[in-house]
Amino acid sequence: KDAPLSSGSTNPNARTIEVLQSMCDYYARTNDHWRTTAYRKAISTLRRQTTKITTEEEAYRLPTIGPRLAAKIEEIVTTDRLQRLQYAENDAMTPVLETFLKIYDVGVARASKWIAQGYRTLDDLLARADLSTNQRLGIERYEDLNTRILRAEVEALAGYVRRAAGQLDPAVELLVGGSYRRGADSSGDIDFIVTRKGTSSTDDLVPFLEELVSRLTDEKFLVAALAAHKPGSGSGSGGGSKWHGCCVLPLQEGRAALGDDFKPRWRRIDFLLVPETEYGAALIYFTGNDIFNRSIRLLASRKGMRLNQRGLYKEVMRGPARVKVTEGELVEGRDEKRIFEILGVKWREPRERWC
Ligand code: DCP
Ligand code: MG
Ligand code: MN
Repeated sequence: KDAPLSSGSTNPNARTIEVLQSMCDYYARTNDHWRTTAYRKAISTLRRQTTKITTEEEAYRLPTIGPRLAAKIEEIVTTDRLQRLQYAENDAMTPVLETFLKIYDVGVARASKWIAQGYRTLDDLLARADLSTNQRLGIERYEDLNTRILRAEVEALAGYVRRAAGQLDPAVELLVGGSYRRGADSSGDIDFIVTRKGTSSTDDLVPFLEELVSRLTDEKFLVAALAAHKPGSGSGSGGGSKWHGCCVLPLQEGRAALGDDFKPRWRRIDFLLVPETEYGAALIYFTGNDIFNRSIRLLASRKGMRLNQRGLYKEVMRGPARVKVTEGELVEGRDEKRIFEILGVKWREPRERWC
């Protein structure tokens, strides 16, 4: 039978050719001329076949197809894919994944999904992807939000907030926790721990936070509010005990603190309301780092206690499947050092808590 020079889906080797072509394109992109040529020859040989080539032996019998390519042809036919191509595609996507992962509020699952949907750049996402408000802001302010905040700027931002707070309620105390409290040269965001003597519930501080946020927003110091998505932990449903958003240090303050090169940038800012009775536990939590927190919590549970951001508890009753039955009795909440003492751990300065 005299078969035409078939191509596309009518060719019995169409799928094999398609996969080999992707591999060939990859080698062309990486300037591997030798392999690019070998793949081109093999592809043109396969195009001329009138039957499906299914085994390594059959493939190797054909002209221009060497042992390695023959093995790959069998791999494609039996698995419908080529491992080497998957690795190459993963490599090619690594920079895209890294770019997407630096968008505020984007994790591996979300970033991978976008890649699978064909998005390759931030502009692709802005133009065509279905974005949450937070994600859109994270992309629009991508550069600012990925620029580290120097200690001097953290201090200037804190000074600005403290001045406003002091005018609303001089009894309120604001402390910058997170990486700043651990002594970092630069931070990813600013974490304010807000408290006032005599408070025993975050509710006591909510009106203050609302006033502060509204004032700083009017002054255009706060430029965006971010939605908290874990129910119960954020503004709104969390009773307003936290606030996440963005701020900008005004040009004048910035120049005074950082010199004439200062460029105003959007910065991530968090406010965390903490009653005095929970202050010590909250300090531990919001000082971190996250690994340190995990290890000190594990240590507490090994001693039959439980540490969270509200306090250190003992005698946690657990039912079947280790489900908590009671909160346990509060042992200590207000004093950071006491919590270390009761746990029997040597006091660690915040700057020694990098893990
Ligand atoms: N934290 C935690 N576990 C998390 C997130 C946060 O224990 N999954 C605690 C420890 C952190 C603190 O909250 O130190 C503040 O969180 P940040 O995300 O602001 O982290 P850092 O301030 O430590 O670092 P960065 O400079 O990136 O803001
Ligand atoms: Mg932080
Ligand atoms: Mn933070």
